[in-house]
Amino acid sequence: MKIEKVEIKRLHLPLKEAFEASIGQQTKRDFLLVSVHSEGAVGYGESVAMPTPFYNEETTETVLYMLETFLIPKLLSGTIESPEDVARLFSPIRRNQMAKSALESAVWDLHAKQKGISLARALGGTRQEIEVGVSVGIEKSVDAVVAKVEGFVADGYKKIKVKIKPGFDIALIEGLRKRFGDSLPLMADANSAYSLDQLDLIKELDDYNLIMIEQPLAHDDIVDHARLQHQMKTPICLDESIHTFEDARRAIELGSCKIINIKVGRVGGLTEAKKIHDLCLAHDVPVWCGGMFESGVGRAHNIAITSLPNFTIPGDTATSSRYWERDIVTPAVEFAKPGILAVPDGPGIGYEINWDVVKALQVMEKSYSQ
Ligand code: OSB
Ligand code: MG
Repeated sequence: MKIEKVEIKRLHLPLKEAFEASIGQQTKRDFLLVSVHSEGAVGYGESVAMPTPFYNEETTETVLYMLETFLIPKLLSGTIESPEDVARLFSPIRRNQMAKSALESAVWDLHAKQKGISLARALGGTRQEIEVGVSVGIEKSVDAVVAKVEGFVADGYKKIKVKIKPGFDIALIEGLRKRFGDSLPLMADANSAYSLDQLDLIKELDDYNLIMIEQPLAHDDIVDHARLQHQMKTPICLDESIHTFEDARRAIELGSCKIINIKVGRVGGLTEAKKIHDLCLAHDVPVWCGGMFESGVGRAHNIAITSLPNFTIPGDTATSSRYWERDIVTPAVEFAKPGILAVPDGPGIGYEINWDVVKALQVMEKSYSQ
């Protein structure tokens, strides 16, 4: 496979409403749509980095810089036999996982299209349908979150994840349990807002039958998380701390978590995501697919990876309409049944790009060839 041309379009996609977490508030996506071309076929990927370095160190601008300066030249000048070779080609470049993933996941789509199979099948996926949950931001009051959750439960979402932060935690979970009972599949995501100094407070969360607590401690920690997990019956799930297969191996070995959130962008692409999936399967650690407010392109990659067997917990890949007035793919990502997305069986990601929408959102466009 020889990549002849790469195109980047920078898009501004407004969220229907602001989303708040302990790491700050988002009102729009500012992201890159990447196309890779070979022998008449085109594969698509997206950069999931935020405009600001508050989730991880990457930003839309650093991704653009890394793509232009290092990653695209490497891809255009190298020869690859399969998408797995892209990760190998990029391996001398340290970190910058989201930049790598934008390009690597596009090559996976291209590869599947050239073979005439779905991306899910190319990855070894086995499911035709996936169950999905939804991530719910911090609001002005507990009642406001309860009202939001009310709607998502009615929509049929299979898991409710609420964002928590110090001062907006126990009362929130208590309020949700009071309103929806103990059987609501509920979890909390702290985005690293706590430290072991707040151990007693975190331990209080153990009384609410949560499916898991996601990334309570530092974004770069696996040692304190292990100490915490050993004192909690609620599973700890790692998000921010896991960037590679090796990170996952060490976290499992230390007992830092019982569940891992796999985000394709955070781990540098689909090849690494699949490797982490396989490792977790071998260690009886269930995984689920996290989200980064993806457009339909990233959503399609998430759906494809979620079709692998160890994605046994509903992920954050909600429908397009959760965040977007109009998505950049057609058809939009919609439920096949309440809380269930069909895994597309058409070639590649299985969605077409809606170029009218892309044109309306586009603020920059560049093309690179040898
Ligand atoms: O921590 O999972 C997270 C969004 C941006 C950055 C980090 C996270 C999130 C979400 C929303 O929780 C996930 C989504 O709905 O796409
Ligand atoms: Mg998270």
